[in-house]
Amino acid sequence: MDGIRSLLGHGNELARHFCQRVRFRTLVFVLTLLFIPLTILFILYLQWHSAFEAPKAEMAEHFNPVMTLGPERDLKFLLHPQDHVSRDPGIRHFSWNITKGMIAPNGVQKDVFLINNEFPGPTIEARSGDTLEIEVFNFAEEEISLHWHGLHMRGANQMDGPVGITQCAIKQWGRLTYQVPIGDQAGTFWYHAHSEVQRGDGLYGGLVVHNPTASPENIEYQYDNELLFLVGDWYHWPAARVLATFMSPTSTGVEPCPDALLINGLGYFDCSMATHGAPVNCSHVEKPWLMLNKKYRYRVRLVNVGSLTGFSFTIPDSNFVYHSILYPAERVDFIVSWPESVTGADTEVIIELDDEFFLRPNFALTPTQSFLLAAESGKHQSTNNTTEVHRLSLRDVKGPPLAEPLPSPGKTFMIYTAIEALTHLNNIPHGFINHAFWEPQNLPLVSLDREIWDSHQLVPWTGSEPTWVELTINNIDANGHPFHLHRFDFHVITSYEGKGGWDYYNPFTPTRPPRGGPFNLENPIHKDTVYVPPWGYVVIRFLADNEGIWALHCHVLWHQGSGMSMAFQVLGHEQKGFSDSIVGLSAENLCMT
Ligand SMILES: *[C@@H]1O[C@H](CO)[C@@H](O)[C@H](O)[C@H]1NC(C)=O
Ligand SMILES: *[C@@H]1O[C@H](CO)[C@@H](O)[C@H](O)[C@H]1NC(C)=O
Ligand SMILES: *[C@@H]1O[C@H](CO)[C@@H](O)[C@H](O)[C@H]1NC(C)=O
Ligand SMILES: *[C@@H]1O[C@H](CO)[C@@H](O)[C@H](O)[C@H]1NC(C)=O
Ligand SMILES: [Cu+2]
Repeated sequence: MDGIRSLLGHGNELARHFCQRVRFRTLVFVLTLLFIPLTILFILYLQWHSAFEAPKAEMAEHFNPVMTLGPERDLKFLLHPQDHVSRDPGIRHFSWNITKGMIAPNGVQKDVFLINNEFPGPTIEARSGDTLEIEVFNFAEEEISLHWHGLHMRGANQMDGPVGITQCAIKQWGRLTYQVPIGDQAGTFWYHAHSEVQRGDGLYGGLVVHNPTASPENIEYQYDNELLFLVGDWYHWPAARVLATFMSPTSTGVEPCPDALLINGLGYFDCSMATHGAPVNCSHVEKPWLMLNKKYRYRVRLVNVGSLTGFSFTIPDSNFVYHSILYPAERVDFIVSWPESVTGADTEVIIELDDEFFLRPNFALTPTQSFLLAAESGKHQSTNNTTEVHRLSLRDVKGPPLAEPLPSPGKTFMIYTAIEALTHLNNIPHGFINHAFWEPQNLPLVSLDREIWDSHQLVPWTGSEPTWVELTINNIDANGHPFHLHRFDFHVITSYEGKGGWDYYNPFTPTRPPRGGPFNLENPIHKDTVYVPPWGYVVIRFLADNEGIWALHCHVLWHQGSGMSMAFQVLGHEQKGFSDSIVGLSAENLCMT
């Protein structure tokens, strides 16, 4: 096929605002055929239902007197499964006014997207079987769109969100009602902008689908309450400016380092840490905190809503140790409880940003931060005692055993991905998948015949019949890429971190067995976002049965924004795509309004 090119890039010192990292990046770009499907991630989830939630008034009564901080610095997002698990499924209507406003989530002012004046946006809670009907009014001075991360959107490809693939952006003063069928799904999801890099300016929120099963999850897993944590890195600069810094020749492909981290839209920043190179309007705010009754057991739903970095999440005196890094867009649910001996003592929540992307940190950033978790003196007894400490590493997690081993794929695809700064692109770094870096065309692909798709559109077709697809994602870079496949939960049948050489896997040359060992076809984890390790690969399988054009992209915002994105066309017509279908026509309509 195509030749092999080698590029060398030496990391430079960047403006001091950024991580200064000397990265010796050897980019070997192998062009190969490639194709298709899917990916992404995500992980476990449970479901729930809560029987022992303390009424709010009672919680207030037990406020510890130490907590003189205003309630606005409370980072507790308590969920309400009891409002959903025993009601009938139906249409859940929301009306959202989207604006931008200058707020200071960590004391530093930033122009942030607000949904009905809130940041993060309102948490959507629903149950399996519901349909969400979300009427979006765009009062911001930018065009926007929203994506419902992790939902299957069966029969609703045109509501999936990615501008340039399934829709035109919603114009200023424009309006769009997203109809989002939840189907039989349940779990921890989120929603976020899928236009430009607006996710980095706060256009996101939580989306939790409670599971109304006959055997309630709160009994099966013995928890009393549910908490949502939307955690992520945070940049003080507008996301478009951060992307422009990344996509300049002087970055040599080194990602700008975040300035801070937020939990549920709140953070803490020491104003004296701000650097001259990156002045900010900063005022002191109290550290956010939360208070819990430590006699309860909590189901924690944790989402990485950040732009670049993975993190770990620890509550040191609890029975649970989350022992892994959660990458952007990944979610994990787990149970937190405490041994009887510590239920009266205050503790902390510790977030540690992974240093994969910053060998030399941004001087303004405190990568490990802890937040007070105060013990509420409640009178409720825990439903049980737990003394064992559970450790979880996402890389080792297996799924439930499958009834039968995964079927062999009907279609096999392989891609290579890398950030590259090529001379013919003026040394501006781009996120490549095979030969292509993605850019949107004027109109979304679903509304266009394939013959007028341009060369930035890498969109293999899985065929006219449902079939099992196997996709190998080879990562040429020295850092990982968390890939998300829209619409599908895929089985991760292998994951391998390379040693820095030619450790890739090519399914088309079966004489070389995969270096990462045999595939797990018995109990692979099932998710919608998967971390593709440095110099390594993952292989995923999914059943391509839901028609539409479904994006596959790195969830690092700067990689996605610089082109590390493609899609799969599932079903539809080989030449016309979906241009003649309801999906295509409805996308076309939106573009004309
Ligand atoms: C959205 O804005 C419109 C027009 O300003 C207003 O009438 C409506 O009450 C707002 N809705 C919400 C939920 O704030
Ligand atoms: C700080 O606020 C002032 C007044 O609103 C504004 O003119 C200036 O641009 C802001 N500076 C930064 C770095 O945001
Ligand atoms: C919990 O542990 C305490 C102390 O170890 C014990 O006395 C109590 O019976 C236990 N309760 C339950 C429900 O197991
Ligand atoms: C506590 O856990 C044990 C072991 O899992 C179980 O046998 C017992 O029924 C539980 N007790 C309560 C009160 O739920
Ligand atoms: Cu990436």
